[in-house]
Amino acid sequence: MSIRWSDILEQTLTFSPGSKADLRAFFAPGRVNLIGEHTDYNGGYVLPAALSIGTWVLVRPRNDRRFRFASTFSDLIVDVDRAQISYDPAYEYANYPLGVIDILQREGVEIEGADFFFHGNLPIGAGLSSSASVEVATAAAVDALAGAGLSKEKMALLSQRAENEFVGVNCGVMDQFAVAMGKADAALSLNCQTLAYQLVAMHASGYQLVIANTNVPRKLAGSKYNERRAECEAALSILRKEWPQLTALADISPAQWPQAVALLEQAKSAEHDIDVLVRRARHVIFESDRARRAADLLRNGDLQAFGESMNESHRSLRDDYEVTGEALDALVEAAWNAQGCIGSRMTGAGFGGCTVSLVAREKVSTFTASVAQQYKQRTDREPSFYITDIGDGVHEISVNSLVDN
Ligand code: NG1
Ligand code: MG
Repeated sequence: MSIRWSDILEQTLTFSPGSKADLRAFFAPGRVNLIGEHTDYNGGYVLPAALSIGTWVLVRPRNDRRFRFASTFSDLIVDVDRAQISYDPAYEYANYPLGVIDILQREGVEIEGADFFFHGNLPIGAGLSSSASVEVATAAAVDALAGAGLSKEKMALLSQRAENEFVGVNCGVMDQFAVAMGKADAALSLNCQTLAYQLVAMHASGYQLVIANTNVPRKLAGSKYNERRAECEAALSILRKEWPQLTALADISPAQWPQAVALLEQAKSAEHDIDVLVRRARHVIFESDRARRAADLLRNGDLQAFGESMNESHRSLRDDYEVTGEALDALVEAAWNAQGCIGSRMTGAGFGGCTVSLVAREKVSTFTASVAQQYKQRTDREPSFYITDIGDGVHEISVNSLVDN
């Protein structure tokens, strides 16, 4: 998709009249999780990467104590008095930047007011973190206008708080971390409990990440997501009776698994089927370990083994965690069958949304053709593909560099 920046700047100046020289621009990427799914809220490891697609925001400061929002993805214009910031469903996507402004204000990072014009090229609600990208872009813009000098880590944590407390989505910290702190050609190995992280260079010169969208809306994602969280809580509370020092499911190592199964199988639960809890816990424990080891595979340049870990992750999400569904399984199996693919899995919460595959560069066009054809045959749907590089986390860009390409 080629972006017509001349149109976007014109729309921005119609929404926010004034000199172009007074605008500032920020970019925050989307993210794709390469491995480590449903581990973040279990205190485990994740391995996301920032994308080269994402959200741009153009900002102009105001001195009349108003915050205004417009975008290329909706006709809605939201105009809020600085003294009356609160969540309102009618504000739609603008609740994300408003939440960030609200949290930053409460942390002492304040500005008088501003106009925000958003443009993005991420699919919305497909598991590539369009919401975190809007939040973190806003955090960087407000930080810059206020001259506060927040660290990117702080921006990520405050954005996550905005999503939890203001928007009311109980997300883990992976999304905002990747969007804020990602680096081109590197994956971010993050321990979601300690927040210790390392950027791991992805020496994948012969390979390309290919994201494929099932184009199935993630209808169940919200309710099933909360159901999985509750099942993990239930398994944890059973195990804590014997292991009181345990703080998260992902603290259990694969070596301790036989003991953990025995403890779970001895337990009785009124609300949950123990066999289900065993499978959920097995996914979390082995997936977190896989995500931790996958970072080492990247460090050693062992992409074949990395790809095999992606495949194992998908099988575990399909059979033990049960969050894939027909469309995601069809896309992943099509990728497994296609030439040049060394690994493929669902990414994000599941129940629709996207898959991520590692594909030999010279095979990318035959890969997408073959996957599209197999997927269509099996589901009667058309997938979309995003052939995107791993890009940098949030950063300011010069407004003059926003030109048509
Ligand atoms: P997606 O589906 O990409 O929004 C969700 C959570 C993550 C993580 C994954 C599963 C939100 C906003 N994000 O990601 O924190 O738990 O599912 O690994 O809910
Ligand atoms: Mg989101």
